[in-house]
Amino acid sequence: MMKNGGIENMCNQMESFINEMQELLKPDKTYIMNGSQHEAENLVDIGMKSQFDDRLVLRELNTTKFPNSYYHRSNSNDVARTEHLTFVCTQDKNFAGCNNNWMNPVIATEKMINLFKGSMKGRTMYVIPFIMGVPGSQYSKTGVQVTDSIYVALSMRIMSRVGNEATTIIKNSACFFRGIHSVGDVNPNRRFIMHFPEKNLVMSFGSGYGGNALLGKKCYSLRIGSYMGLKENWLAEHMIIIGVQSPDGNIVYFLGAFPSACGKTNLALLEPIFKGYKIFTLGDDIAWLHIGADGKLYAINPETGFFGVAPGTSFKTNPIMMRTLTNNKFFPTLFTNTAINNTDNTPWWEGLSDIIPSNMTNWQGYNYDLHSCEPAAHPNSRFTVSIYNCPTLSQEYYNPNGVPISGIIFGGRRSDTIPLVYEATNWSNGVFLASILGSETTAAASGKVGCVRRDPMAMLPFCGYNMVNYFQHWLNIGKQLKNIPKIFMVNWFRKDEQGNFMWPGFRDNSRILKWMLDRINGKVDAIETEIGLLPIPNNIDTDGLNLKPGILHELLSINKEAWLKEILMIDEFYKTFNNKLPNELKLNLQTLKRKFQEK
Ligand code: OXD
Ligand code: MN
Repeated sequence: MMKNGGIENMCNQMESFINEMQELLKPDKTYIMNGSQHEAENLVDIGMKSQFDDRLVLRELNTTKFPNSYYHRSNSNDVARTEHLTFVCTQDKNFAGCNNNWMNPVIATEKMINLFKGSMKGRTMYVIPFIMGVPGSQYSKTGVQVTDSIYVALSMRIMSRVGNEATTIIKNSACFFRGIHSVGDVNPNRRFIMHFPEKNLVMSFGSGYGGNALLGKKCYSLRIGSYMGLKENWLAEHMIIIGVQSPDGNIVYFLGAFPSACGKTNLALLEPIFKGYKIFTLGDDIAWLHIGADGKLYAINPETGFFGVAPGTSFKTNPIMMRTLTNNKFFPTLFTNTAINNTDNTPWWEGLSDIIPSNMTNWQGYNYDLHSCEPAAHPNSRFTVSIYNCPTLSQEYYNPNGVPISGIIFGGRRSDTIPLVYEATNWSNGVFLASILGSETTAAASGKVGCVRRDPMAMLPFCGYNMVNYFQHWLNIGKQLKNIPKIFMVNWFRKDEQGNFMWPGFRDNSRILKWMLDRINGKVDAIETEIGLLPIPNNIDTDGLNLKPGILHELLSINKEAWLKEILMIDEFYKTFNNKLPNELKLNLQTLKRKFQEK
């Protein structure tokens, strides 16, 4: 039986997709989401009454401290993206590149159809029509995802524009993204996230985790998005978007790309340290970039929410996010795999407070032993919260044309070698620097801690095609721009010989943004060095900052030995592309080598 949450005359293509899915998945019921407030209340209600995998899907949290907020605990085998089970299934294997797992699309389809057959028996199929981007914008895109998870359906409502408005657009359009998702039995041996860029289709089975299951996010907006960008001359990027306002009222827009555990979300919601400056938030994860009619680079955030890592978030580290999380009115906020403080029924995670509450349930549902070495919240526990709650949300977030970008920031976590900040000499040099972006692994990710992992443009897990062609695409976009944004590299994480961070980070990072503004506005010069343009130390505003003498010079220094080692590592990394890299990048590397040899 099909229950329609709204629109009566649905488009034929959407209707036939739903019919096809009913045929394949055999749900007991079908519900087409309309996006209404009543629908959200209803879904929350059902979630609080239903069990999946022996757990309640949702539990209400303290209504005063965290209004309209719900707790979800996942299967302990399903707590993060599973890159080894994520595939790009293009006709040509080379097209997907060595940065992606590849499977023949015919074999992949057959495999997935077998998993999906009848997987929604006894369940409801939620049909989620969604828009990524502002409705009516030339840059927005539509899709339809089916899922058997209420948690996923509710999360999609937070992260994208779900409902009748999307259905109406889809009704009048020839093509839309199709996403097929079922949590199945959450068995990691039967878990696959298959992308079919040529068909504008993703099939995801066996996981309810955000990056695997909210198909509008990483799957569509980045992997399929980057493919569409290649075909249609734009870029889908793993980037924050912020506007930095100076005391004269002028706002300059920046993009920022950082691999995980580098403070990306903190930068997106930063409170500057200086009076008169303000940062406006437009996005914390994904940016779609287009060349405007004026030759400038414009950015939109296709999403409507934050799917943020909870541990480390606090009133000290990210007060704006804490206000976002406690300021909820319209959209339900979800907390996943945090611990629960039983004294007041609030979510808790490592770093939220200095004092660890004494009566807690850990993320797996057991009493938390205060003497345990294990964290109470999962290191990748998350909140899913509407961007409309964010007190620093920019008015320009709603601009269908996006915002013009003046600066692009790339950053990684590096205890040595990489200076606090430097600037690329031009677009091609910036693409080179972004292509060699590296970050040290932290305990939050599996594998060895402290090794430098290269993550070009922070897009390695998300580029839906061969990275070699992606670099060329970046270079080509630059050639079409009339107004080229400046490209900056940052490293907030340099350590001294005792292993202490040399830069305070957090709000003090606004000092570096201020220097970038000055560079963009042509107010200050920079020093030409082997690696790019470095600040004249006096041009970094350190007023009120208690840095020990010499530290800023150290943070901005270039150590020849360390860079020679770095160059060897870059050489090794570049070899993994089998000599297919664009010449421009190879030339940049040669120039870097030559400059150090001449030194
Ligand atoms: C994310 C990620 O969840 O980058 O945003 O993994
Ligand atoms: Mn991300």
